[in-house]
Amino acid sequence: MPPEPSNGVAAPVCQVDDYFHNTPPPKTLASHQALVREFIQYHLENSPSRRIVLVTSGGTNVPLENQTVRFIDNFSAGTRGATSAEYFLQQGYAVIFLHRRFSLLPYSRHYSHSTNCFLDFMNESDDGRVVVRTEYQDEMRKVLQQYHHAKDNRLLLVLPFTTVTEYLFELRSLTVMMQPLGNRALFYLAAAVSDFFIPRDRMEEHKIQSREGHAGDQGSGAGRQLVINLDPVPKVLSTLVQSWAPRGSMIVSFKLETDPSLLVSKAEQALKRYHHDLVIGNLLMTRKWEVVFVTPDGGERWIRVPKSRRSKSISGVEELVGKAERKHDPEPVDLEGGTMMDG
Ligand code: 9Z3
Repeated sequence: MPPEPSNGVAAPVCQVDDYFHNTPPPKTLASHQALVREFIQYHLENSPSRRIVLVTSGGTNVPLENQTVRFIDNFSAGTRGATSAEYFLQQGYAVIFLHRRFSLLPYSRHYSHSTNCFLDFMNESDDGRVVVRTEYQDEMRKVLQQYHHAKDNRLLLVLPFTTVTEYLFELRSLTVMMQPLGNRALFYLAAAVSDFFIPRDRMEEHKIQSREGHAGDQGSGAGRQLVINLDPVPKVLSTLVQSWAPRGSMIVSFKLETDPSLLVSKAEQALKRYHHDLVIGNLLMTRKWEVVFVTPDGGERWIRVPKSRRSKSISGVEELVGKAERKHDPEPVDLEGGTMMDG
């Protein structure tokens, strides 16, 4: 994510405005907006009490050239987002899944990026039909039923992004479009967003050439080094909370660290800075089996997958849904025993 200002305040709104003013919108934006408008309208008309969550998932990338050959990428397979989306669907939410193109998707994730090739799940029967192997039947039937339920009830809208620019434009637009949902909107920002980018006016049009010597090249190759000058990506979370998102909606961001001693304090800092509802903290090395929920009232709650289930990844969404319901409903929901982890 973008670097934070050293004085501890959020990026001024004008930086965010300038960014959107000076950056051309992605070509896909209008068609995605039409899909989202239709999706939200459908649920407002057909199931007015349904909650809708925007899940962001996967890493953004930063192109080095306008006609992009090279780019700087951000870590994230999309496991957290895709798994969490399945749990939100299971809890009755409709899901707008804004994800990095070709990263993991809800339901298909069980097969697409598996260590098995997807063809390994299949066999040819005696009469020549392609069938799912016996040992995968039960699991695949379950996943297929859930997938069909989501599809048949128009509960899942899948939208891809690639670059950080696409992500930010989509995020702003979708968030604003969710305003009519009021407190039935939830934002679950699990995407790993680039810290730095090259502004459009400094971007090379064509592939950067490696053989063009630079002044000072003494034949050592030093003159062929590529020095990249990146600007900070404006932090949009504050603007999202203050102006884009509907009042009463729940906003959850993720904090990724590698140094365990920083995780909770950075999460607390983010809550103080952006005034949203929850930061889910995770460490790169342990993200598959433990997360910490940090809340504005000083709460710090660790959720861990028991050792016996650690081959599986976690979402923690059931815990979160409990929190969302406590926020929206007058009656507090008893969470004890309700913690759910997944793979
Ligand atoms: C996360 O921390 C996600 O949980 C992961 C998920 C990216 C670690 P995978 O997709 O990984 O399961 O492989 N996302 C947020 C990352 C981020 O950019 N957070 C910002 C920060 O750390 C705060 S919004 O500064």
